[in-house]
Parts: sequence; structure tokens; C-alpha cells
Amino acid sequence: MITVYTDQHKLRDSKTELYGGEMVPPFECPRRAEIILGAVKSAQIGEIIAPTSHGMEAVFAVHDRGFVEFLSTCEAEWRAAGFKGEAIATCWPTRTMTAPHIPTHIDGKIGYYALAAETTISSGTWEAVLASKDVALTATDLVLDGARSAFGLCRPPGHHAAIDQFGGYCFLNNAAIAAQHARDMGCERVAILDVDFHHGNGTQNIFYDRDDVLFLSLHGDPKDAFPHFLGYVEETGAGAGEGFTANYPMPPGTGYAAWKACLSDALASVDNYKPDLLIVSLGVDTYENDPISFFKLGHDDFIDYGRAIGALDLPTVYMMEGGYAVDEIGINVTNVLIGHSNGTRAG
Ligand code: Q9C
Ligand code: ZN
Repeated sequence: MITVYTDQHKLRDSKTELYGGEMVPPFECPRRAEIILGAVKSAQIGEIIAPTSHGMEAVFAVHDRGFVEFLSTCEAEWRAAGFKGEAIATCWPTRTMTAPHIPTHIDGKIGYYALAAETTISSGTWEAVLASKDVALTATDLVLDGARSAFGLCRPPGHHAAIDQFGGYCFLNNAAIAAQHARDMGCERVAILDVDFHHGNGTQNIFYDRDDVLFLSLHGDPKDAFPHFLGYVEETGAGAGEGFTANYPMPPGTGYAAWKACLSDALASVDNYKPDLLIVSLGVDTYENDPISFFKLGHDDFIDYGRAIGALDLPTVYMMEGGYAVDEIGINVTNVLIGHSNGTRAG
């Protein structure tokens, strides 16, 4: 399996995350991608190639123009306002404040476009975000051009990024941009399977009313886990998209047997949908020692579920999302990719 990777991810190197009332070094850090790259090399997963520069067409097809413009100028505006730290939202259009205006001042504008406060926008973030979506699109092109599978080593991740909101360490939704690109390139149906520990609220938001992109997410119950306000089982799509979103929230302490039962159900739906392309939002924060999550998957479980996904024998692109047990993120990711190849008929 070919991996797409670029050093450009290192430009996303924020110094602060708001966590438990403290400013801490971000869980989502450059070392994550370095460890994964090292593991891909030592496990000999396959060739590693650089992304090619794609345009903004697929980005504007899934994200709001004002939002994309905001992401590209936020850091400069924050500095111009005289602020000394990294750009962070501290005020939002909450349930009692819903005036239909986008503020002019960056302090209000960032609140309008943020869905959470943990994720700051630092210098270099936008450049890394653009490179990350190019990684996703280049990996997708490999499969559209005939490869059976590919791995987009995206960083920063994307699945929390909604039509016009960033947060949860995500800015542009790499998986959604890739799915839209695949549709534009002639795929009739695309399925997105989100196995990150957290609900893929952004991807769900983007495709909620569409039947041409099936979205399935396995995640920590939002009653107990970020993003808290989406990802419940009754969310099944709207309008033409009714029945094309499926959520599998699971409680704290969930082990592999229960998780795998949900995966099997989701895989049956993917199989039944007969997609031209499967995109896997691959977060390995389901790992038992992940510092911010509560599932109990062990190293070997990643091989097992990779095999089950591979056994669908669909053209498949893996997109890197979360996973914060940094020392062990490499083995967990390569285990999925190895399992996938073992599961396919070609092997
Ligand atoms: N107590 C991804 O995995 N904060 N994003 C959680 C935990 C945000 C995770 C707080 C977690 C975002 C891509
Ligand atoms: Zn996650």
C-alpha cells in the first residue's frame, strides 16, 4: 500500500491547547506523524510519495467560502488586533445569542467559526492544513487511478471540521474533501467509515442531506465524550440523505468484542451500499492507553479490524485522523494497514 506524506505537516506546531482549565502542549503534535512515518518505513508497508498540489475546487464544494477565507487570514488578523498568544475562541453564538451577523472583529469572527476552544490557530497552521488536504486528494487519486488501496498520512486531521466550523484539532475535512473529489471524478457512491474514537461530526454535517455519500461512525458516546453535541443513534440523515448516516455510540470501557460487533454491522451496511470507493477515517485513539479516550482496543485488535475492512475488497483510502498515545501510534496504524492487506483477496 502506498503512503502519501509530506513534511509540511510540521508547520502545524501550536504551543497551546486548552485542556481541563490549563494551557497544555497540544495532544495533536508533529511527533505523531513522524512516529507513523517511521512505522510505515520499518513495517515496509510500501512506497512513500509526496502529495501533488491540487486546487481548491473540492474544498469549496464541501466548505463555506467565508469559513475558508477566515482560516486563511485568522492568524494575521489575530496579530493585527494586538493579541500576543495563539488565536483562540472565547465567545460563541450559543443557544441564547443567534443574531444573523458574522462579527468583523477577529475575536467575534473566530467564535463564529469555532465549534470548540481547545484548538488554537497558530502561525503555519493554514499552510499545513492545505498540505494535509493535498495528501488526502493525492492518496485518493492513486485509488481512482487503479491502486486497490492507499494511505493518506494527513496531519492535521479533519473529521471534526464541519461546513463552516473548525475544532477538535481539525480545520478542513480531508475525508469529506476526498469523497467530494471522488464524486467529481465519476464515482457514483462513496462510503466513509469513521473508526476514530470521536464522532465524525464534521463529516456527518457535510453529507447529512446527501444519499451519494454514506457516512458511518463508531465512537465514544457523546454523553461522555467530545464532541458531546452530535453523534447520537437517532441521527440518521435528512431529506434525500435519510438512512445514509449511521452512528454507533459506545460507553466508557468498551472493549474489542463490543466494538467489533458494531464494526461488523457498519461493514454490512457498506457492503450493501456497493460504493465505488471506501474512505476510512482512521483514528487510533480507540487504543487502550490513549490519554484522552476510553475504549480498550489492544495492538492486535487493530490487525483484526483492518483485516475485516480489507475483506470487503473495495477500493479503499485510509485518511489519518486521531490517536494520542504517541509512542504507540505507529504500531497501531501499521497494524490496521497490514491487516487490511491480509484481508484482501490479493493479499
Ligand atoms: N477530555 C481528533 O481525534 N478534546 N480530535 C477532548 C477530552 C478534543 C480529538 C477533551 C478532542 C479532539 C481528531
Ligand atoms: Zn479522535
